[in-house]
Amino acid sequence: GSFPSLTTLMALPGMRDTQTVVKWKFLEHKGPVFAPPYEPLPSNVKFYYDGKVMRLSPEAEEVATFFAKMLDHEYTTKDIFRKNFFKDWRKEMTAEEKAKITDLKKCNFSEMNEFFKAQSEARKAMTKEEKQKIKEDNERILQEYGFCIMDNHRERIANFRIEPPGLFRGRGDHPKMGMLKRRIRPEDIIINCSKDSKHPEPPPGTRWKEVRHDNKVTWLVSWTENIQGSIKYIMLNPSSRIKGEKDWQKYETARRLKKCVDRIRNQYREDWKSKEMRIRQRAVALYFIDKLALRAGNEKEEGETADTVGCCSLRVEHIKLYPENDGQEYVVEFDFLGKDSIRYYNKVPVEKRVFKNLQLFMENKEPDDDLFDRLNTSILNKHLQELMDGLTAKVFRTYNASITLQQQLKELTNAEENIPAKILSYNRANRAVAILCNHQRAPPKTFEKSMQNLQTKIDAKREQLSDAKRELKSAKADAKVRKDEKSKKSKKAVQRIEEQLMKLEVQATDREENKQIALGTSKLNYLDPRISVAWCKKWGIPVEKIYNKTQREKFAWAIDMADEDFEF
Ligand SMILES: *[C@@H]1O[C@H](CO)[C@@H](O)[C@H](O)[C@H]1NC(C)=O
Ligand SMILES: *[C@@H]1O[C@H](CO)[C@@H](O)[C@H](O)[C@H]1NC(C)=O
Ligand SMILES: *[C@@H]1O[C@H](CO)[C@@H](O)[C@H](O)[C@H]1NC(C)=O
Ligand SMILES: *[C@@H]1O[C@H](CO)[C@@H](O)[C@H](O)[C@H]1NC(C)=O
Ligand SMILES: CC(=O)N[C@H]1CO[C@H](CO)[C@@H](O)[C@@H]1O
Repeated sequence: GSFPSLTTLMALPGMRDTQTVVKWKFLEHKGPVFAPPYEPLPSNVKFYYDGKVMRLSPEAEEVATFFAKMLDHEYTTKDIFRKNFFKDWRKEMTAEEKAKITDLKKCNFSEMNEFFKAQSEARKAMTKEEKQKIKEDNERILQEYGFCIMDNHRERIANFRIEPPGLFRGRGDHPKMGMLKRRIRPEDIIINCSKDSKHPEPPPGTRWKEVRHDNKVTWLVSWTENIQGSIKYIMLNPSSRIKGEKDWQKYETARRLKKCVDRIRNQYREDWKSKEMRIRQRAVALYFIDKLALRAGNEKEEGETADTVGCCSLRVEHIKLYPENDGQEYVVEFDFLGKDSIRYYNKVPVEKRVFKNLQLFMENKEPDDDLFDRLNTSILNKHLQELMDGLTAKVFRTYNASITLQQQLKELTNAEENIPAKILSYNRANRAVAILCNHQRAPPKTFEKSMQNLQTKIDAKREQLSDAKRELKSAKADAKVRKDEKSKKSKKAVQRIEEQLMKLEVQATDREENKQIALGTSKLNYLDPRISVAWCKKWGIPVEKIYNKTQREKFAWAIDMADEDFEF
């Protein structure tokens, strides 16, 4: 198949972004979401000038609230900030206010500040229902404004909300700090969409600055901000097409490797016998990359301080050879610092020819000599290119990780089990891959504590269960007349608690097994998401159980397209 949304001449990574590239044929969207309008303060919240209450005009009051909100922040003590703020604030004042308010030091914003603090406390103390309502409102807005149609695809928009007005902060001691970042109005907005689309409507009583139809750019909305005069854009989410396309290509390359890996393996086996040392070395290195998912090695200088190596830069001191070890023949022990200074330690039996070759490579060498002295990363990469278009050491990792996940999922998933148990199986399959890719981590600092908390919950649940069982027993023994109703209810309660207990126990097992393994890297970078999505579909498991929100965005392309029968 092909990537689902490759329907237009979208500029792909590496392609020059020139004006002649058509980026879309059809673009429809709803325009931006503006910041909510200013709500004047309640009349009991007062502003004082020179010790006396002063009522501000709504325009001046709004800008004053920006400062009041920041009162506890160091910014408001800085001279540049105060000077810039005061200058811009005065521009919003009526003539009368301007005449009266001449010194920022005489302004007392403390009641305003208290008011906003109380508001923020109230937000924190909201009930579950109130929070849920806000969440639902946001979701509704997201569904309405957060997507556009670009050609035949619904794409997520990155930043469809326009930032509310406020005071500019900038980094460090920015000379413009404290200036008023104006409210963006529809009259500031340029809309970009296709002529034949339903144009976004400006809010009632307003109009857009301009509506244009430029299909050589990918922004949907733009305006010029007032502080630096730079143009701001609303664009597609990076999780959309361009990124998805790249991701998809990566896994397609790995799938191509699956088709020719037997040929490549036969070839390097032959090469172990080559008369040329450089070819033997290359073939043994390739065997390591294939079998152990090692990285190729120093593509970039990793920095002089960190002495990290990859396959091509292994030194004699990084391996030990055992003709026999623990009942196995031809064992190689690896011990070195890999990428990000993560220790790679592994003891693996290898084929006899590989072992003999390694002995040969190590002959008459010092511990800090290169194991593969006739090989470097560029030679290896060039060879990989010749074996298959687009092949790199990383493709082997992606291939092995994805196929291992697929096999493990097949092996570990038990049709009879419930959803939490199936998810445990998924995580176990994911862990098998992480171990293969050497994605270790130090146990989190909070590990013991969180395990204890979980154990406490489990103990409490067990107790609850035996109570419920006792109740069920007595209900059964109870008066015959009411028996049915009551024991049915008790039975249900027992079942529910049993399920909850099971869920907690699965969680504990999962957490314990995951103590020293980082699943995220392989999940995000090496596992074809179509495998996971297909597994979810097959077993009726919501994708949300496997991927969190960010991950679902990244893998939207796979979630949209994968079917139950997908084979990596
Ligand atoms: C500001 O006003 C409040 C009353 O709202 C008062 O308690 C406080 O002392 C005033 N601060 C200054 C610096 O005058
Ligand atoms: C993946 O790597 C493992 C571990 O080194 C290896 O045993 C296995 O043969 C590889 N699987 C495939 C299909 O390449
Ligand atoms: C790798 O080795 C080849 C052949 O010996 C040499 O031409 C090339 O410069 C080397 N590349 C690096 C990056 O060391
Ligand atoms: C999703 O998981 C990743 C780890 O893979 C984590 O870094 C990220 O913060 C999580 N995002 C959300 C929204 O939970
Ligand atoms: C104001 C604005 O957004 N201008 C941009 C419009 O799009 C063209 C490219 O089509 C840019 O060059 C402008 O800067």
